[in-house]
Amino acid sequence: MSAAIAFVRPRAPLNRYIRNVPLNYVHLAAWLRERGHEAVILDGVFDEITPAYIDRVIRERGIGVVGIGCITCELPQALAEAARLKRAHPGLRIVFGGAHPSGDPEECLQSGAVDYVVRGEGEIPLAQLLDALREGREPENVQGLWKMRDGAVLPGGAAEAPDVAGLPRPAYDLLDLERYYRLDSPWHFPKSRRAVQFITQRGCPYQCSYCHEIHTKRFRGMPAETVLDQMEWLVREHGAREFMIVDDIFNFDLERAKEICRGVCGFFMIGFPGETLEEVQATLAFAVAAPLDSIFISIVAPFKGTGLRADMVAGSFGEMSGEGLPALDRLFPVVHNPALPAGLLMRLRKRAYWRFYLRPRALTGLAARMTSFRNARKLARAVTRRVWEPRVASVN
Ligand code: B12
Repeated sequence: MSAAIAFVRPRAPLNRYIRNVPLNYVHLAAWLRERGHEAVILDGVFDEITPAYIDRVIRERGIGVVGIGCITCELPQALAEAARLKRAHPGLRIVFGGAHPSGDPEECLQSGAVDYVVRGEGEIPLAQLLDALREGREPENVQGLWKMRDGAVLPGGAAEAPDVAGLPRPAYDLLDLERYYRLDSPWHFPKSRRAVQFITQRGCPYQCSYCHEIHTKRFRGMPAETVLDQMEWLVREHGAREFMIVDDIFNFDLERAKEICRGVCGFFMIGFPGETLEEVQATLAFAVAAPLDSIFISIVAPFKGTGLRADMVAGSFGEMSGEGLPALDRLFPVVHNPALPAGLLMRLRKRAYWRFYLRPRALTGLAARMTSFRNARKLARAVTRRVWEPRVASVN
């Protein structure tokens, strides 16, 4: 049978208040995709995701499995949708997961509409379930997978938790993030319209009596560089401007949390073709005034494989030609813009660095990071490089 999976978020009254990126589905879909399984996400927060639409996708995409995650207040709608799907698509397998099913797998299975329940983190058991179905066999002894056998619940224990350092980038690309940016959720108060939910760790060792155990009682934080890489990707590829971190306990590993905070966001670029001096000055004024501990100002460079380079080679920006391009290996500014000769850009950048690093906030930030001689030397070198960068040849 087909093991292509559709994740469905049924429309629940809750969705009037909480209209967020379905993090559970983007995490699961990324994991499955890496293992050769096709996944789609059908999110009931959008009006067009009606039962008829879901039915059409199931038929047209040859979906064999529907996955539904829910918290307790979404359970009635989740079960009703599962029952409807079972009636409409005989042979379709339904698997439940998430906070409520993890807390009470029996209840979901006994409803008669659910074939499997994953208790805990879904990545490993769900992939094993889909592997088995794709090979035309029933899954056996999958840790964390509960199912019915001969009218009785066959328990599966708790899922094996994946190594968070090895989690792929969540499949935000399966969603139309532009539409999520436009959703107005009364629960969220981001500063930017382009804010996105994001998670940097799983599990929490504390024993708060009201809390769940879905993600084990072990703190598992993604390495800071992985978090920063994912954030940068979301900013670059998906236009995110703000992250709503919904971790259980972001700051459990304080060093990791600080490393993430230090690594965020102060990257600026100047020197685009067509950019005016006033625009460059506005960018630099913003960089200098922003409440950041560290900034990095790049001068635009047309690297191979970029649209910018293709446009330049095609002559879209006037006389710039191939000759300047080899200079890229030496990190020289090469974008030709008569209004912004390279020398001027370098001077403006140097001045902005001076202004930035002489602010009391930046100085205290730097001092706080000099926790060892090695660190102090590294930081001093980095700042010196920025404010006293060597003169470089200009190609325009
Ligand atoms: C962020 C968050 C919120 C945010 C945003 C909501 C959202 N859905 O993103 C806000 C702050 C708005 C919120 C609100 C509420 N929340 Co809340 N929230 C969370 C939190 C911290 C993270 C959810 C998340 O995105 N996790 C990241 C993803 C990757 O993990 P996941 O969803 O668990 O998915 C994994 C597994 O569960 C499983 N899985 C999930 N779905 C599926 C589906 C299938 C098919 C499979 C196989 C597996 C699977 O695999 C996934 C990957 O490993 C969780 C706690 C937590 N750490 O999970 C509580 C949590 C979900 N919230 C909870 C609650 C109770 C609420 C509120 C009801 C609180 C309240 N009293 O008002 C409200 C709901 C409001 C309302 N009107 O009803 C409870 C749910 C418990 C329950 N049984 O219902 C949780 C578990 C916290 C707790 N106390 O234990 N919440």
